[in-house]
Amino acid sequence: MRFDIITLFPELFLPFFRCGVVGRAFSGGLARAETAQLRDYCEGAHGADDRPFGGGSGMVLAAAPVLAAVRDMRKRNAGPVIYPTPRGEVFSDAVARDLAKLPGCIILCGRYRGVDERALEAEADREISLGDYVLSGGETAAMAVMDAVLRYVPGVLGNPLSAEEDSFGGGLLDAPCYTRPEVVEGRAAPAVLLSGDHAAIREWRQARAREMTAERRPDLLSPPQPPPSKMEGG
Ligand code: 6GU
Repeated sequence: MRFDIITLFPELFLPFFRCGVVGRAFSGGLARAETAQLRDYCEGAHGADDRPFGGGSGMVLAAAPVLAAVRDMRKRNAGPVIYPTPRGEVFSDAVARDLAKLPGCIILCGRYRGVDERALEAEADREISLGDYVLSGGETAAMAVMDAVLRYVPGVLGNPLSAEEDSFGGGLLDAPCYTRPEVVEGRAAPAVLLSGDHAAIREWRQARAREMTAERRPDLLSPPQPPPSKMEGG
């Protein structure tokens, strides 16, 4: 899978590309990522950003460099252009799995107040939000999306069952986990985990996962309800 990222801050991605599961995906050749500096697509006197028409605080990323950068990336990346923004479709495990099936994607990272809408109309294929809060740029969102997506690229997790065992793979939050020592400040690890009884351990984990989900995210246990019909009630 190939990621091309358009950003004013390519250096933010360097440690992310090198470390952990994501780092191994890239060093092992299972995925590749390149960053493009948006400023390199500015021509003449105009910069990457300008003041918003109609006034107000902050700056807006100008359409021309964004369009030029996206179109340059499209020459090498056949995937969709994703724009991280709080107004997008909310990112989820299902979206991550969906994106992992693609040969690649181009991620356009906004800064300041956002990107000139006309560039988005012309070239953004999908808008994704991490949730109901504002990040100061799309870069950290792009990293979250790449991390979640790469976990579903075959071969990235050593054990293909790992993705399923983690929270959401099975539709539930994960059971709590423990390691040595057996007792920490008077708190003992659950005895069943030390029993060697694999069926009992599996059962315990499933029960804890269901409990944890019921307590913290009951919405995950009940399938989405249809909106109330206007004909009913009132
Ligand atoms: Cl995806 N981008 C930005 N800039 N802010 C966000 C977000 C994304 N998701 C939540 N807030």
